[in-house]
Amino acid sequence: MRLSRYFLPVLKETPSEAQIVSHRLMLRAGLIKQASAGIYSWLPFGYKVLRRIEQIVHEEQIRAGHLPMLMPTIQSADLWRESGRYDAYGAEMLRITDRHDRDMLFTPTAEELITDIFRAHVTSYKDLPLTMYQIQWKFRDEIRPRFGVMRGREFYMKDGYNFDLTKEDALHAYNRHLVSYLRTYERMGLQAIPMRADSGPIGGDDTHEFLVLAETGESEVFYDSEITDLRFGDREIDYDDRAQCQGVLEEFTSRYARTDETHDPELFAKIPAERQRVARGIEVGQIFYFGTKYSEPMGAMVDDGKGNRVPVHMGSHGIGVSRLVGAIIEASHDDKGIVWPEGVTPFHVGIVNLKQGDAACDGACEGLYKAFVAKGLEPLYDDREERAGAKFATMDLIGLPWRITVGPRGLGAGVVELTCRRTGASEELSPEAAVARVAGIYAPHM
Ligand code: P5A
Repeated sequence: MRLSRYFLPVLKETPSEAQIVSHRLMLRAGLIKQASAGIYSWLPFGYKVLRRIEQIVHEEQIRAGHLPMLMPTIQSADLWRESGRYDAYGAEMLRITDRHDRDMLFTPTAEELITDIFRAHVTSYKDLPLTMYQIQWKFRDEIRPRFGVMRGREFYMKDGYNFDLTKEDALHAYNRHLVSYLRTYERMGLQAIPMRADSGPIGGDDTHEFLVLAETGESEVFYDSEITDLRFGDREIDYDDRAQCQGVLEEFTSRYARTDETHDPELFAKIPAERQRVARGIEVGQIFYFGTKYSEPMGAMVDDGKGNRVPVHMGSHGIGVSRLVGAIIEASHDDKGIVWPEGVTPFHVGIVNLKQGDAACDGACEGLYKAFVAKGLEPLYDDREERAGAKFATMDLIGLPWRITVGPRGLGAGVVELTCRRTGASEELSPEAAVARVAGIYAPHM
């Protein structure tokens, strides 16, 4: 992409309405624009990040054996009356009446609708286990939408639902989700810690929230500092292997880590004092096992193979896809702007031409551009007639992990400059070597 043809409405002023750094940077770097309270348009640059995050979520869900599907955003109230949640959900649910005076709503989550699909088509244990998921817009009429996309009213969520014959099978689905979430967040350059939480309006007793530690997080958290040393890494996992998934659950949840809703001061006090941590976190996901809470009232029953019709055991599992954009920035920025992790960056590399209109510089930039595209990478070429300082400031603000600077002096010596956004370290190398270096860095992410 050439910056001269892109839509990147960068703001010079710091927007006064934004209280936290990720919100400020998302506005300043032209990722989003508020449409109304808690509702945002995703401009091309922000939309690209959203898509990258969505893609990682899809890949990891499919790897775990879960089936992608898509349900509508507008649902009939009748289904929610069957589960009892139409009244229970309260003011957070956006209620709509259609021209025939039918009660409709904008989905805040989709346990009822997926259970309705299940009961219409599945009658036997032979069709289990089954896990389906979607990535779809949700609406919750939050009393205090704030911090930009972090607590929106309209937001993008991955929501998955498992159907199993027994509690034991459903707990395996729970563990599978826990493992796949650990992989998902690490690919985005995040450490998200599973913490024992409260299930709220979704229901059930077994639930973990995934929290990214950040001072601006909305949740107060209490944990054993040893937990921050854990990494899932690139270990191979067989998602059908119950013992293996259970082992990961025990490894990542055996130490004390709780949100304030479930915090137990007595248990916490048993951790050696130097390891006790009280901090804040951003909730980027939550997994639930709630048994037959929906299947029983809604009649989602299967033949268990022994002549009985039994309600299926279910759980649901969410990832805050749009919130993650803010969470990643909260976890990865400096005073100049965003620093995208390689796994989610909207463009892989920035090309800065220090002397636009100079035949040698223009030619070298075009050559680099084509070489990156040929390697399957997306460069963003700053080809504007701007001062070098302005170009660098824009690149730093928008946070591409790698920048190549092309100027007449370097080209005279046959080199360009490759700069790492995170460390600020630069090195001079030939254009070919620079392309090979950057391609090598991204190879594990392709
Ligand atoms: C699990 C999937 C559920 O709704 N039902 C289907 C379950 N869980 S949840 O914890 O309530 O939401 C899942 C994730 O969505 C994000 N989230 C939000 N993101 C932005 N703005 C909001 N107002 C908002 N509310 C929830 C969180 O990341 C949460 O973990």
